[in-house]
Amino acid sequence: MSTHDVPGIVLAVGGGLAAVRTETGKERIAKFAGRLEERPVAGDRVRLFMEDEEGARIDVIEPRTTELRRQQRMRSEGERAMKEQVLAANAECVLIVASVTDPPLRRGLIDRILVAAWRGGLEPLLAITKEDLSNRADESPEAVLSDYAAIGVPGVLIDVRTDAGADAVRELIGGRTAAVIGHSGVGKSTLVNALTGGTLTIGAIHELSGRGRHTTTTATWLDLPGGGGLIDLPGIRSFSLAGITPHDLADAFGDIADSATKCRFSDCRHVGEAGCAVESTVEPARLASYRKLLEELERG
Ligand SMILES: Nc1nc2c(ncn2[C@@H]2O[C@H](COP(=O)(O)OP(=O)(O)OP(=O)(O)O)[C@@H](O)[C@H]2O)c(=O)[nH]1
Ligand SMILES: [Mg+2]
Ligand SMILES: [Zn+2]
Repeated sequence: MSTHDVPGIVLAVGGGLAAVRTETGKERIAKFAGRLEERPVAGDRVRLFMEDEEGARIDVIEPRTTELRRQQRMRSEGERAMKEQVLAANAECVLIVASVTDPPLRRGLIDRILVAAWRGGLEPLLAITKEDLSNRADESPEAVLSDYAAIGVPGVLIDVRTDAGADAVRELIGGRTAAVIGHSGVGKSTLVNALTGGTLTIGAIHELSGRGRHTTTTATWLDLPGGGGLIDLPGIRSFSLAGITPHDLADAFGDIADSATKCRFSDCRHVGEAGCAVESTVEPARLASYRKLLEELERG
């Protein structure tokens, strides 16, 4: 076997190393070649140089089909410098997980993740978990689902610990690859375990991911039986819109960007300006969602 250019997929990254699975199904811990321009992330397709029986080095990161990105404030730079952090590569959809309660459902977090999904070219899906706790919900989870369905985001309400719950989500994903994101404690890993048959914590990935502990600390790729995969992400507390311009926001709503080319003014923000084409053509629920986010952006 040639030891150059061995294709693989990144399962997890941590401490300057990556767990990579090669085409032949072997898991390796790999270093990063100095010339790599960016850090590999879970889901990346890479090419390895095999150093010996144990060691490997990532020489090439293949161009990504999608990136789920998040703005990150740079602590070191002092100023208000922002950096984009890539959370997951090559996923086709984002499964946004929110719980009915414990922790409480926050629409603001869902909305911000939606923007990131649309910007990155990923289809957002919504799973509301802990259906069994619905009697303690602040607002009806069915109402939340129908509001998001109105802006084109399909979703399900589930008790993650039941087979029916796992089946509903499996159908939503439909054999694709999904990045699983949401607040800590909403049930992402429980859901991922249910969907993957709990085939975790083996080999190289274990050393890096800390799976098995309660809280997920590293983005981790897992195969979905029957095709596709899941990228289980650590819980997020906040998801900043910082660095996103009103233009980026309109771009994220593809239908708004399309109609915007027909607005009378090229700098139209679609909030009631004369000759706005978006106002008259875009689905009212989506327009309302865009305007709410725009307001938030401009408030800073
Ligand atoms: N009642 C109820 N509890 C659930 C449900 N789904 C998950 N849980 C519980 O919620 C807790 C947190 O679940 P995890 O799967 O670890 O949550 P997570 O989203 O992966 O959390 P982080 O890794 O910290 O981001 C666990 O105690 C689960 O048993 C559900 O549908 N109903
Ligand atoms: Mg987890
Ligand atoms: Zn307009």
